[in-house]
Amino acid sequence: SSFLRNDGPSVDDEDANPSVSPQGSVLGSWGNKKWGDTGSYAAKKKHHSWFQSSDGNWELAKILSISGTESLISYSEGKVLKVNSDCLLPANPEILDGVDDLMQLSYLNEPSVLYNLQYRYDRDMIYSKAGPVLVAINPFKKIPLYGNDYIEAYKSKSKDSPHVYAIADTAIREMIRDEVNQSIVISGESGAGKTETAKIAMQYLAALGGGSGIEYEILKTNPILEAFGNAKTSRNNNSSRFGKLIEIHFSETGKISGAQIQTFLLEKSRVVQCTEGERSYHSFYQLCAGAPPPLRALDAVHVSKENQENAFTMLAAVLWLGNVTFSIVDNENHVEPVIDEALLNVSKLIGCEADGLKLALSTRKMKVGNENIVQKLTLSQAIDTRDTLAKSIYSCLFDWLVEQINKSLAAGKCRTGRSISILDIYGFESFDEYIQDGIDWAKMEFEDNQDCLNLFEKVTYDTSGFLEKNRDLLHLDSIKLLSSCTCELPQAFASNMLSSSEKSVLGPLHKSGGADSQKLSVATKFKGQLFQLMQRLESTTPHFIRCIKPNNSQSPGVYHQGLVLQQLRCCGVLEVVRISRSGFPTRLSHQKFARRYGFLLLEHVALQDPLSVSVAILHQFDILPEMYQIGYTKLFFRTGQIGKLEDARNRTLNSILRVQSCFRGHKF
Ligand code: AD9
Ligand code: MG
Repeated sequence: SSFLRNDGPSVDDEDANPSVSPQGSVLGSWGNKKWGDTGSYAAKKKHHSWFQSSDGNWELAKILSISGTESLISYSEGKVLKVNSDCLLPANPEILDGVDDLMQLSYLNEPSVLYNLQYRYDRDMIYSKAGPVLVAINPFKKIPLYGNDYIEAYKSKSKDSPHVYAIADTAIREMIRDEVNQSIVISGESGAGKTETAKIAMQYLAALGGGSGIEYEILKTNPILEAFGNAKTSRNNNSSRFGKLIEIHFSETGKISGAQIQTFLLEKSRVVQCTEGERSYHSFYQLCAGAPPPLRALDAVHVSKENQENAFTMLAAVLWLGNVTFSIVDNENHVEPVIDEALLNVSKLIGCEADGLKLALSTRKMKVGNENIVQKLTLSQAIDTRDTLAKSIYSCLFDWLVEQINKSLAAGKCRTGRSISILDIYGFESFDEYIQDGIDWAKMEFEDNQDCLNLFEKVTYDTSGFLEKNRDLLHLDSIKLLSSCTCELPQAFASNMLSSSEKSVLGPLHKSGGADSQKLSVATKFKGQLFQLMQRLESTTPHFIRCIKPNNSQSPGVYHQGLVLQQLRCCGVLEVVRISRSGFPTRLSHQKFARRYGFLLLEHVALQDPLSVSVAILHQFDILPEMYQIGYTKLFFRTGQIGKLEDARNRTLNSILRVQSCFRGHKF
């Protein structure tokens, strides 16, 4: 590590008082200042500072002397160097090493934050708070922080160090206390630990809200969904290739009464191809190895033996489809599938005639004018048709499984309407991977989504990846083939696809529209899902967990500063700390503020922009200027200020209600 505390400062060093913050007002420069900036740091002799070495890493140094703009520093076992004083950033006193909330740091610059997180990470304290956000650094090894003893300790509050359990505990308590639904939003790069974190949160909720037995069913959905929706990638050996929202329902007494799972666009392309060194979905390998426990776990969610058989049959059909080959049949390079074991097995497994399958894989019916014509397919078209069929069967199977799980988790359970949702969506795949066709469109989509996602605090997802990979749709010929099958599942899949194609305004399947309309229909589906998700989460009290991947090799004990820094910067965690620490913990957008309190205004400003409405409200209620800060998009308040406004709002609403009920009682 390059973080060498060769000679740490002592508490009596100048400026080492942990309660003094050197930054001054951060809010004045809100929006254009990186969190690494510290304003005017005046380097002084004996100061302990950070300086960036030539490899880009930050190192701890002691200032030996200062002349003009230059400082002479000593670092790393007595090395001495002359640097520009402007390049130095203040380091925190040693007593602050490893504080469990970054808010407690005197100096909140990048190296100090990186150092603090690494200090904890090196000691297996993988959880830290960044104000309201829990930061979780993936240990890539088993650490003894979980299980019943820990759950008990967090439940009884005998432990309060940062932990997923603490977040889950707060969620459950606030749900009961405030009678408001809660959500736990888990974000981070691929391999950062989102899915593991979601499971740890579920474990805690199950332990606290358990009793009826349904909690075990909920926990057992994890291995099933992972078998069908996770795969080995270069970033993560158990990468989720779908997004998941699990909503856990509670009774009035705080006991789990059921759950619902919503999944987001499974990466279908993995069914037919994956990059070297990666794998397809675990389920295929498990099937080949003879369906070990995760698949037989299907019993746990009450999928009948017959349906389990059906599901495995579909898996096998997809595998055999991959073995179907084609041969050229005329001098125009048209092809037909070779009638071999693969083709015959597929037709047997899905329950259709071999001839029907052969036709669906080698021709396409089209309407030209009033005439129906049959177009023969070339090799690449036929392969595309085969692959699309395989992908569609698999993704339908996945959706069907989720439906079965949801039936089982909802069956006969009463709902009081209280819930805790846990969101685990993979994302943050780099754009350059997708510099293929569709990238402009994907970027455009991304920007659209960004707006939408920005509504929901500083958590954003790079969605271009799964849009690009999921844009293909099945041709009507293949759907008709599936609907003619004697097996139950292909029929169900076909009718699902047909009904969703009818619902889709932009990309009806039977129009065999160009690539654009197909892309749009996936984008529309995705946007719709995202919108619903946002709506669902907006009415909840959110709790944020930000997972960090400390290295790209999935190795324990390796902490790459640059990689961690990039992740911290991209999610704006430190902005949150700064705002919280500067003493303005309550944040409201001008829109929200104006909507909530605007009607209390005595002077009519309804047609004005939200910012002006906000300012008018602040003035009318004589909120002291030191009690708030006005940002471009949001208002920031000191604790207690919103309470005053809420009181005024409630008083006004109550008097309106009284007046209304007077009128109602009066017979005109
Ligand atoms: V992806 O976007 O689905 O590709 P995730 O979900 O962010 O990704 P995941 O939870 O699957 O990552 O974590 C990756 C691996 O890190 C796991 O398989 C574990 O081996 C490891 N991991 C993550 N969190 C923990 C933990 N709290 N303790 C031990 C962990 N190992
Ligand atoms: Mg995952």
